[in-house]
Amino acid sequence: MAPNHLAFSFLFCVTLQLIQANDILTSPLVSNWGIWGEFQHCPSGTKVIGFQLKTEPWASWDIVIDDTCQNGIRFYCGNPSSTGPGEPVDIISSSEGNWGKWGQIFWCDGLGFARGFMLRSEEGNTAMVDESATNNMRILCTEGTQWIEGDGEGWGEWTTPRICKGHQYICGLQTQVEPPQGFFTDDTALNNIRVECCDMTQEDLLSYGLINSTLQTD
Ligand SMILES: [Ca+2]
Ligand SMILES: [Ca+2]
Repeated sequence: MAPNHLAFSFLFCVTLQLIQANDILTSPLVSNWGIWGEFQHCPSGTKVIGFQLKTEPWASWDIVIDDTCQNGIRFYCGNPSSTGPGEPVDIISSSEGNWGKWGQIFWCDGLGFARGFMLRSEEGNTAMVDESATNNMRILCTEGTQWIEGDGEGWGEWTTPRICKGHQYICGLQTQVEPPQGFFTDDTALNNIRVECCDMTQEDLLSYGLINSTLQTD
């Protein structure tokens, strides 16, 4: 291949990747401990229609009274369409902490799907001996009850929402989880998340009434 053809091919591929790159939204870093897990993605075209939290309840007694509250998140991927919400087709979760148990599954209403989120988080630099970082989560759905709140804990404050653009939906998840710190050191488990925002297809935009179809008349 001639050098100029090679350069052109390279530029073409870079341009294509830039066009196809999805947006990534990161939760406000009010605490920032731990390691980012693997980014997991819903199957192509499917949207997040529900979520579930793994939580260590505050009231639980562990030997050193070291609570971690939120430990993990599952996103349920599905394909709501004019025929109904449909069944979830996959569950994505990235990495999770060692403590707690999975709670209730919360679903978007009707044909809704998730397009934003908000975490409830405890500051990372308080004088507290027992910190817990992320405590709870809300997702913003496109229909019905818009902010749907999980069954996490109540420490810390709700942080600034992170919302995909109007023509996008949540399609991926990455979690930052602090590994176990041992008996004498404070644990916090889940600290932050990143979500991926995918672009809707033309067909999606039409079916959700976000653009109008152009009627052909003679
Ligand atoms: Ca703790
Ligand atoms: Ca500990």
